[in-house]
Amino acid sequence: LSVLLLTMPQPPALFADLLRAALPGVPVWEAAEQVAPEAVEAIIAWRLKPGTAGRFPNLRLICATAAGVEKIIDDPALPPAVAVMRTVDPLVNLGMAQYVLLMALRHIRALPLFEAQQRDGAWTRHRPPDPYSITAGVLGLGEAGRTVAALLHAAGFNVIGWSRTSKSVRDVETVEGAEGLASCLARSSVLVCTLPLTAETRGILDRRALRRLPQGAYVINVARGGHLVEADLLELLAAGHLAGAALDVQETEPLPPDSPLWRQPGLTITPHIAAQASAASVVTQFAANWRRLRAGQPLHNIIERSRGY
Ligand code: NDP
Ligand code: OXD
Repeated sequence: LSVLLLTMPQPPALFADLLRAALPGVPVWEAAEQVAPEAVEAIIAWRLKPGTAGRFPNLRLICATAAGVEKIIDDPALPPAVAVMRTVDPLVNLGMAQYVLLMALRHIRALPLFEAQQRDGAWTRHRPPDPYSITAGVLGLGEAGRTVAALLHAAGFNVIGWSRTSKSVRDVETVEGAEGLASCLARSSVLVCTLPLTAETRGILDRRALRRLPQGAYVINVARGGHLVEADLLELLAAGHLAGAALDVQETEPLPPDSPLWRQPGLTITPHIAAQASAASVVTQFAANWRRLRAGQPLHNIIERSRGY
């Protein structure tokens, strides 16, 4: 039985040799046409079109090359017995945290203002806010959220974190539930989204939620475009309620050239680059689970399908 690579937009060739070295003797295929459907026991994929998994009768394991799995499990025909694992990588969590800190500091230290002054040759001083006076809210306290929270705390922010189940995280005030979210939003001058995209979290950053943020708040979305209602964000930016936002992820990726997000003052758009697991990291984690599968041992980093993450 063999492994099928459906990793586009990352070329399957990036993974194939690493995988052959990690699992000698296991056939590895770089396209579905190369292999009989019955021979595929595992798929490594960034996204799977609905209906794809159901074509492989002996499929037992799908490995997401990403931390987020919504593009894999959004398939009503995905057989319940197929286990779905995700890639969990400390370097990805650190990359996310670096991105968030960069955008948060750029905002609170008014870098765009000083850059504009430099273009005008204006040597005008503005006092930065007192360290520890800014509260940052982090939605999601999982692998990424906890790393983001720790780095923000180290940089002087007061940090509140919101999660589904109750958590205890050093140096972070933790809240949960609808009341916890309302209180987190009301106090967060910088709001960071690190949630997985699920039925419960889609559209969570809508007009109602964004209005709850303090006047002049700044939003950083490193999770998925589907968390944020982009039209509502644009409305609240135009109204002056929000100071700006950094969006590493957008509802439609690549972001179409005619999207109003490109041109909205105060918005920083990046093309989903906060962090990405290397092919080596994906292969190492997949190969370890493949061996566990053979040995009948429990698999690691398996998501709960009913929860959506
Ligand atoms: P985890 O599964 O480790 O953490 C998810 C967190 O979100 C958990 O704390 C969980 O709560 C919380 N959560 C989930 N649903 C809810 C809910 N309904 N209400 C409140 N809290 C909720 O995920 P990661 O931290 O590894 O990754 C998060 C997301 O980041 C990924 O799904 C992906 O979309 C995105 N990502 C983006 C990247 C980029 O380059 N922009 C790179 C990597 C990831 P609990 O702890 O109670 O379970
Ligand atoms: C991920 C991502 O989820 O790269 O890992 O967005």
